[in-house]
Amino acid sequence: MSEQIDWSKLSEVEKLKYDSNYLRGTLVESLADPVTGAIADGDTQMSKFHGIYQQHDRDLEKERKQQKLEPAWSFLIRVRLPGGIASREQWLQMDKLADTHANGTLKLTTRQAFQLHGVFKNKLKSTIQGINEALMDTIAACGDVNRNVMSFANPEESEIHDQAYKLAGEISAHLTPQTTAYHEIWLDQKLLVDGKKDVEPIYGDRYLPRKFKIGVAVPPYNDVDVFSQDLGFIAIQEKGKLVGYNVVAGGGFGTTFGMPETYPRLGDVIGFCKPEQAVDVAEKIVLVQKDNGNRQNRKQARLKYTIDHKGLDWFKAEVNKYLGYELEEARPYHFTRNGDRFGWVKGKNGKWNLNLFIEGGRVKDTDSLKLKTALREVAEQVDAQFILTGNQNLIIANTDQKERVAQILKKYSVWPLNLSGLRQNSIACVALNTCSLAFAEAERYLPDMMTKIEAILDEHGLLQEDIVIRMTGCPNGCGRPYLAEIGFIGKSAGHYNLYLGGNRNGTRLNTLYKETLSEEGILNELRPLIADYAKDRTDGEGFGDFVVRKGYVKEIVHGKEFKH
Ligand code: SRM
Ligand code: SF4
Repeated sequence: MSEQIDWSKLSEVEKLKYDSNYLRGTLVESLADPVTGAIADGDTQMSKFHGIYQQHDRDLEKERKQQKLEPAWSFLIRVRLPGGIASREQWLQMDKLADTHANGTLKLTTRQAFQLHGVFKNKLKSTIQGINEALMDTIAACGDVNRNVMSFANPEESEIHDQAYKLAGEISAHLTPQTTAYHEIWLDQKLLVDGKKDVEPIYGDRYLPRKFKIGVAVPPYNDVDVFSQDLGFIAIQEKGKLVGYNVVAGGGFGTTFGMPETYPRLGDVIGFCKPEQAVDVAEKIVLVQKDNGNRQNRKQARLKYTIDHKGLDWFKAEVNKYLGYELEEARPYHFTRNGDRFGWVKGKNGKWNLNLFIEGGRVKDTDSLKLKTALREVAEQVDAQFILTGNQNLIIANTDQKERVAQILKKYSVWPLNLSGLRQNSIACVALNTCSLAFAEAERYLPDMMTKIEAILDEHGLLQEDIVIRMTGCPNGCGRPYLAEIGFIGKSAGHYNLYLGGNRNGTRLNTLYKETLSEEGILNELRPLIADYAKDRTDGEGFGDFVVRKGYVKEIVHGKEFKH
């Protein structure tokens, strides 16, 4: 069957996908192998399409090697949750699985999804079953397919929130792989009978060249960082009603040190579509990428490179051709911020919503803070939804029981918190100890780093100033650091590149300011900049705008100019 394809020209993963019998690979055999806590190499690629990554505890790496033991293997499970809304029952199920099947914590991701870490191979199947029992799944949470579709998280604007959320769900459902492998392997459901074969009407037998990401933004909020998505929809309202979406294509952030041909890129606004066309637009853009994306080199395979290699005009024409109609001219829109707005707000539907800060998106109990217990108690006692935001935070949403929520959270000192504007606008990717690609700490270190920066801000009366700060342990960009006003990217243990000049609404890439800094180096660099900002900023000017205006860094117009 594979005779016509010259596999030697394609990346290894292409052949693996093709040979996998629609994502089955040898996962069943791998799971049954009692000799190792790992799965077979090829299956580590296939498992991603099922929402599962093989990892090992990097804190134990050296010790295990010395003891001649295999790495301490375990798995990350990512739960797809389009638009980030979980019911209280779903929250409680995730809370329970974290304790019984994983490392006791829940991670709320930068794409509004749940992650469980530290799941051992022998518990994978029962964990996935537990997730499905609560009417969630993990298929396509990772892999070369469309990932979790993000949507505007703010339920205050109830009507438009519902519409954006609905669109995220529809796109997600439309682009979910159709293979029955997931049901067969994890849920023991044999859906193919009478010699029938799987078909993937959209993806075909090699799926996409690379991951694909979609987000729906509702101005003035850009909490999904719409320009970082392969495909974004910007809701356009006229006279208070949704009239359609501007379409944004070609965002993406993964880069590799030492490879200037890899760069972060902001999406281009390519036109406007009506609400009823949006799912079709998503499908056709996915198809253009499927048919034209680079399958030789995975480091050039995202839609952003397809667009840059072939040209934006070519891309727009191709999209219109696939659609069979032309996208309309883009409409005006305006973003004011990409962060969350904390505290209580009453929705237009009369219900209450509390946006809570969750440091690093990690829900856990520590000796000093019982966050996980507090949220469990809310879910047990209060009729509410749990909305995960794209900034790794949580909204206890759509509830009539405002007082009860407040009582429980106060009892555990989880809320209200007196947080600096810097901390409220922070994101840290997972990095160590689970991420196999991390060069440096992020989630475990940013809180302490911020305490030191806060001391400087305090000296200058800037503690309440909103400043978007983001840290990642490597340049893959999982915390979208390339949009931060202050961005850190891990270079090696304890050392970071410092990027400055993003803005508060997620519409400008930042620029490399200084390389490979230690903590002391970072603080020494930031101290005079913060002092100057306090003295010389104009009314309402953000830190990122200030450093660009004052020439500390030069604004980057296209990602191709980006330097590591
Ligand atoms: Fe990511 C790979 C975590 C959002 C770009 N990402 C990884 C892996 C799976 C490492 C791996 O491949 O072995 C990380 C698992 C760490 C762990 O232990 O949990 C990981 N990414 C995350 C999360 C959990 C970070 C977080 O702290 O929230 C986010 C999960 C989102 C989700 O629910 O789906 C996460 N990753 C992102 C984002 C931000 C976004 O999508 O809005 C990006 C940048 C946007 C983009 O995709 O361009 C991102 N992750 C990457 C890349 C670089 C892709 C590229 O084009 O080069 C990789 C590496 C890869 O794919 O080869 C990666
Ligand atoms: Fe891991 Fe790098 Fe992503 Fe952080 S940015 S989670 S270190 S891949």
